[in-house]
Formats: sequence, structure tokens, C-alpha cells
Amino acid sequence: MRSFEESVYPLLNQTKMRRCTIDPVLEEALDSDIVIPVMGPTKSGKSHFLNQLLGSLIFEVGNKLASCTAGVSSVTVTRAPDEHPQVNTILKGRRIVLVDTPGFDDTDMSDEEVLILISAWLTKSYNRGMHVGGVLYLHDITREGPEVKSLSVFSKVCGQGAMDRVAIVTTKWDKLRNIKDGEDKLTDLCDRLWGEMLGHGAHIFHMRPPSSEGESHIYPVHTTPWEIIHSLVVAAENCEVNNQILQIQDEIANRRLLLPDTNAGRELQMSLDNLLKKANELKRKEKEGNLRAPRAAALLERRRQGVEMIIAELERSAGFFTRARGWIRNRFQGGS
Ligand SMILES: Nc1nc2c(ncn2[C@@H]2O[C@H](COP(=O)(O)OP(=O)(O)O)[C@@H](O)[C@H]2O)c(=O)[nH]1
Ligand SMILES: [Mg+2]
Repeated sequence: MRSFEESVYPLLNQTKMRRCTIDPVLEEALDSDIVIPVMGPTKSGKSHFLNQLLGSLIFEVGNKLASCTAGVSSVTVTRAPDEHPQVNTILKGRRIVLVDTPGFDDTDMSDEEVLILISAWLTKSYNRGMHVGGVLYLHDITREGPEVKSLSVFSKVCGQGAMDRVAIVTTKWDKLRNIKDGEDKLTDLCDRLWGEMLGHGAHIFHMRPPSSEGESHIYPVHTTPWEIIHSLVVAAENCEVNNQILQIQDEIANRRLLLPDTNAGRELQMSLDNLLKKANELKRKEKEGNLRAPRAAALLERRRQGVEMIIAELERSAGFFTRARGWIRNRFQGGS
């Protein structure tokens, strides 16, 4: 089986992200583990959801540059709280591995970088025998504007075959001034954006706001994090263990595709052409003096790391890319 991450990690070693990529849970992987990655746009409430589920502040809420939540991190649970005995009946002592991931459309990280981190974790977990029991996709119901890219990459990471183990979870209902607005948005999202995923078997849940005890009737639904996890554990139980795989894991580990050639990579247009365009755009911004502020400079540095990582992977594939790499580097770093 191809070890995707080995091609990427040496490069990560040189970056600030190194500590975020070494996940002790992966070092002690068990083939009975039920992996549940939590994905979705930045600030949709992924870390908050996990903390609520775990009943403590495990994951940092509100992504910050250079913090470990900027990477992929996981935690294992072997027992649900006593109010959810049905989960424990199914688990029979097996571990749930909850995986917190960075979101696409992050201001601090390029989408390519995010996909590399997520796919590296998933490939490594698959190569170590773990199975993906289900996947959560969180969506902030108060969100205005599109999240088309995040969703389309997500659906390509999972693949149609995994959709019946996907749970779309809407969050932040308590922030709406008017619940009706949320319900209207929901109808629109189900018709327009999520229709295909739902058609392929994805489930939909709405998080009960923490303050809604006793008044949950005003919300369209009232699901708690453990109820959602329960539904995924049931879905995993009904899925043949060999089929508990995501499309991107199959593409990289079994079919030996390079990340840019996977469906998700293609969705992000991680081609050399596109990298060149990005590099040139960054160079142009630099020339225009847009990057004088320290934060903007840090952003450029991270984007550069993202591009470097992708180039490192492309470089592995053929000698052709070695020459292309030198050329891209020169152009990107201001050479001719
Ligand atoms: N009011 C409200 N705030 C939330 C809810 N879920 C998350 N948040 C807040 O939204 C922000 C982003 O949450 P976070 O979990 O860091 O998002 P992530 O980037 O998806 O991990 C934080 O300030 C959270 O406290 C919710 O259901 N209601
Ligand atoms: Mg987070």
C-alpha cells in the first residue's frame, strides 16, 4: 500500500506544522477502531461540537494561526455517558476515534494545505487498519454566502459509496434572531446544496443549542452530539467492515493515485498549472505591496509552505516534475 504521508511528512518537518501532524492516536491504531472525522468550513463549530460531546475542553475553539487546532488532531473514547447505553451496547469496548480537522476557506491555510493534512491523516489511519465508521459535516446555520467549494471537496473526499455514513449537522441555531429564517435556509440548503448528498443516503441533524433545555420545542429538532454519534455508530455497524473506507483513502492507499489526481485534488485543481497561477498571484500581491503587514506576511509564508508540500508530492511522481519544481520555485520565489 502506498504511504502518501511519507512523501509529505519530511517536508512538514521543516515547517511549524510538524507538531500538528504527529498524532499519537495513529501510533496506537487498532483495527477495531471506529474513526469519525469531523469536517466542515472554518468556524462551523467542529471543535465546539467535539468538546460538547466529550464534556470537556479538549479541542481549541476558534482557530488561531500556529495553534495545534490548525492541524488534524484526534481523541479516543471507549464509553458513551450512561444516558446513552445503546452506544455502549454497540461499541462493546471498541474505541471511537474522533478527528478534528481544519476547515476549507481558512484564512490562515490554503485549501491545498488543508486537503493534504486531512488526506495524510486518513491515509495513515487506513494503512494502519483503522476503519471510518462515519463522517460529520458541520454547517453554521447563520452563515451567509456560499460554501460550495468546501462541500464539493468534502463530498469528493468521502465519495458516493460513503454517503450513507455521512451526517450533515447544522449548528448555531441559538444565534438566529428568528427561527423561521433558519428553517427557510434549511429548506433552501436541502434543495440546492445538499440534495445530492441526501439523495445518496446522507443524514441530516440539527444541534440543540446548549441553552435550549426545556424550550427545545421552538427549534426544528433537538439532537445532542451523542445522539448523532449513535446514528453513525449504527450506520457503521450496518456497513461491511471492508467498505468502511472513504474515496480518498481508496484512491491514495489502494489505487496509488497522487493527491492532485484524486477526485478531491481535482476538485481543488491541484495541478501544476494552478500552482503556477497561485504562485504568480502571490508574487503580484507582493509587488503591489499588499503584504507589508506582519499578518499578511505570515499568510504568505503559510501559503508558500502549502505550495511547497504539493510540489514535493508531485516531485515524487516523475522526473518530469523535478524539472518543473525548479522552475516553479524560481518563479515563485522571484527568480526568472
Ligand atoms: N452561539 C453559538 N456559538 C457556537 C456554536 N458552536 C460553535 N460556536 C462558536 O463558534 C466559534 C467557532 O467554533 P469552533 O468550534 O472553533 O469552529 P471550527 O473552526 O469549526 O472548529 C467559536 O467561537 C464557538 O464558541 C453554537 O452552537 N452556538
Ligand atoms: Mg476547530
